[in-house]
Amino acid sequence: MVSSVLLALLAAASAPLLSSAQTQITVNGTSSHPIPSTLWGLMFEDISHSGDGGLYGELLQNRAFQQVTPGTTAALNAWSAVGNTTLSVIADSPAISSSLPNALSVTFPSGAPRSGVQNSGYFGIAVRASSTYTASFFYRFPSTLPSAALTATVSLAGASSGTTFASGTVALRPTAQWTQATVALRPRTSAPDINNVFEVTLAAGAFVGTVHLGMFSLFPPTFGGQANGMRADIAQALLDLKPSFFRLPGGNNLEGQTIAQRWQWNNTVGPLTARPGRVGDWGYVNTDGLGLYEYLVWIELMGMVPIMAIWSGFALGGAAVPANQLAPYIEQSRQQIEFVIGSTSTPGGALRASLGHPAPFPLLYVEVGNEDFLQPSTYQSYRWAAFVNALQADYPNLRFLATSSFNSPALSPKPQSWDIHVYQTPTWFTQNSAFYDSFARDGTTFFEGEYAAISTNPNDIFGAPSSGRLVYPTVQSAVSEAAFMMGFERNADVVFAASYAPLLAHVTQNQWTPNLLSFDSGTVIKSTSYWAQWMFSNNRGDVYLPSTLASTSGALFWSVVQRVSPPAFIIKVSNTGTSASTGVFRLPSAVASTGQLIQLAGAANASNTPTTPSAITPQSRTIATGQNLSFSAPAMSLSVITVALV
Ligand code: LXE
Repeated sequence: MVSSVLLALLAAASAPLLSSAQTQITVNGTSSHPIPSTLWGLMFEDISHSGDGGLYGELLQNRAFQQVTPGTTAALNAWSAVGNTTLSVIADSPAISSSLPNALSVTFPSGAPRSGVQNSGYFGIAVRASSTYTASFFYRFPSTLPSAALTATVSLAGASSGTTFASGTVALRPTAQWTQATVALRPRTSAPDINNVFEVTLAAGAFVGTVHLGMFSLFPPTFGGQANGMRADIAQALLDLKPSFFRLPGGNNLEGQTIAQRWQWNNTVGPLTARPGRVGDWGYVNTDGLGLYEYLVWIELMGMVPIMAIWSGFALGGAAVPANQLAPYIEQSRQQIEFVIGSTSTPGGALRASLGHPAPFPLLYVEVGNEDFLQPSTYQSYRWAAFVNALQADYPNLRFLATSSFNSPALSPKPQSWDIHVYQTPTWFTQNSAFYDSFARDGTTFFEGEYAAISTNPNDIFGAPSSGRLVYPTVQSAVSEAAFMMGFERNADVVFAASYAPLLAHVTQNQWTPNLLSFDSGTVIKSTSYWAQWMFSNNRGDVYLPSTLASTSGALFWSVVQRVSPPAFIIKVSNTGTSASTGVFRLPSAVASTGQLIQLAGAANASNTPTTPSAITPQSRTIATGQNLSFSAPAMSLSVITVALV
């Protein structure tokens, strides 16, 4: 009988000696630097309905007719009549509040069947039997008062099927004053799809006349039960990334197309009736229901820290506030910071306490603007200095980040930290995996605040999908970003944080592709790049172990970190090439004979999409390991090997 050992020897002898390229990698046992706890996190702004209609839990679109022009069809966005009513958006007097001047005027003719209004949500509404929905709206009767209270029916129904999934009733008192009605809706069954509407109706013939409605809301249970909080499935997908920080509120959406349209923190806090909303930078109205306080409470719930931007005197349309007129804008930024970290004896801290959070939030990083390389001249000549000099004096413990191109133009005072952005090709990311290796170690630190492989066409990075722009991240884009991310661990003594961008996009309402997570009102799609982020963030080390440097013209990239407890080496390997490649890691000490492998791999252009949401997911298995660890990385793959020290 032939022994299995002999069979194995025979098989080995007949195999080609080197079935794939081999790279010898020596891992140093002495750490060069700790890995900062802030390294992996999230960049957020309201783009592609990532906030309103996305992370923010509100289900009704155009809920308060903010920032619309009364009398126009556009003002009725997402609203339509049920039965025989006529609808128009009016500037009402009295208004619900000075911040919410507009209302929906609904006229019921005589002889009307069941009639009222409906809202189609943010491109559909998910209706789940396990959820209790809280619905509310304001109403008043401007002219003819009904003789007695009316019974309004509030329901969730199939848009085309007409099936009612949940309904409740609420009394409308005969009053000309704005009054709020609230009702809980508990669906008995889940809707089969998201093609559902929210309705407020009166029974046939119940009323003839006009009612004004406004400031509607429909909330499902939120993540962690936060009041006015976040959509649970999106927040959970983000929590699974174990993110350390959250950058807010932009991105370009901070800037405004005009100075008047800039994001202003004070318009985003307090009662929803005190928030006017704004015309965001990405073509739709922001409700500002997802305001500064909601961001901060959620960040805390998620175990993250904020990286917060202040407006830096520049609007995206090109206008900059002249130097001698900056003072009120700097004061508004100071008050924004005070709201976040000021003691409760300051007006800002007292406001925060009144909303339910007396303790300051853990803010350390404040970003002065966003992408100020869009107007470097005024940033260099006065904007950067004016904001930093004033605010650093008040808040000496904060680190202010510059957002123009690194050292170009040079800024004074010298920035302690920079936010660097890069949207490029997969090839660029592999060729630049050593991007930070040559940066001076002089105390300056870096936030890679936005990066993504977005196109395969180096001559048309921001072009159309037909010229190479990705719609969804691919396996190739994810493993190439991973090559770049190896460089963040290697340079984590100067790179303190990194975030893919953009974070979230509605599948049919996107202004930018690709995105880390895509969603519609019912589902969340985790991209290949999401899984790459997940693999890095869920497999962090405490210290970096230097190893043989990869060739930036090659295809294989790696990073070795050490976890203190329980003690382990964590090896990340990205093969961006089209054939398998072997890395032979000479580890600095003895390790267990088996370890855990997590691997993301697939065809270069494979993506997770609405029709194939789970085409590419990381797979885990146990592999043989040893101090001389030979690992064959498949073509187009990202692998994480965790092996215990013995
Ligand atoms: C840079 C800016 O900061 C973001 O708003 C955009 C999308 O991620 C990008 N152009």
